Amino acid sequence: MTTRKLLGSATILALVLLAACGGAEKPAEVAEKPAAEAPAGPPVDPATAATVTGKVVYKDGKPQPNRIRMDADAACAAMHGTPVFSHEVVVNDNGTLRYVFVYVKEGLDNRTFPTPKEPAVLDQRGCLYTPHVVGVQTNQDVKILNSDSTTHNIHPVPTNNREWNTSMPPGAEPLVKNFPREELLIPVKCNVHPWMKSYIGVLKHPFFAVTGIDGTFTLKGLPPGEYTIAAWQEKFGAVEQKVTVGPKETKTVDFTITPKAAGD
Ligand SMILES: [Cu+2]
Repeated sequence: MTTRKLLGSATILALVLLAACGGAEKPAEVAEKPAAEAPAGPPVDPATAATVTGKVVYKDGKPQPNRIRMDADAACAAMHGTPVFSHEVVVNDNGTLRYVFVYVKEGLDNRTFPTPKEPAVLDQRGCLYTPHVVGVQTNQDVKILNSDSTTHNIHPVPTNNREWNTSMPPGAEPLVKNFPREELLIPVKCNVHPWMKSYIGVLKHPFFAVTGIDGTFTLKGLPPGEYTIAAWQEKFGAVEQKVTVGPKETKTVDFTITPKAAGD
């Protein structure tokens, strides 16, 4: 054995002994330290905060919605007295799109924002996910419920966070999860019911919204500045616009989603 190898073995032995004697207390140098980052930006001043609002218009009429057949699970089918339609493309009566995730994509630089204490809620109800699209901040809890009298198996399929899936029988305790890294957006499926689909958007900041029955969104509390706003739709992809807001200003940014332009 060479001297170097001997030294190596001695070092390993010493480390093993150290680890064995260390007990619960971590040596100071191993304490978890945040990675070196640029200093955090200034907090948002509510007195100068600005707003970006608008709507997402669909440019191609009102497509026939796809009907969901729940026959594979009689319990699901029995929960609905009327036909159920897919939430993939929902055009509102005013020609806007529902379930579009609108968010600040660029412009906040190195500002940091506290993690909300309140969880976001994702319910399994009527063998559908409610809401269909939900936004959270990194590390914010997502409370997952099963309100149904049948078993669901919730299964997010992230690319930048850890994948998991959990079976939730009727009456199951709420499941509380979070996603530590930004990701736009995480598809969620149910391993039991192939038609069940939802999306979770995970951002480091609170400036996001999901369009509802009027197709509008509002991003409040923005520090004055120049931003790229993105509007993401699960089938048509994302469109972006730049906007500059001054102190206390409200600017309107309307998006138009055209299936052809979006590659449909
Ligand atoms: Cu299910």
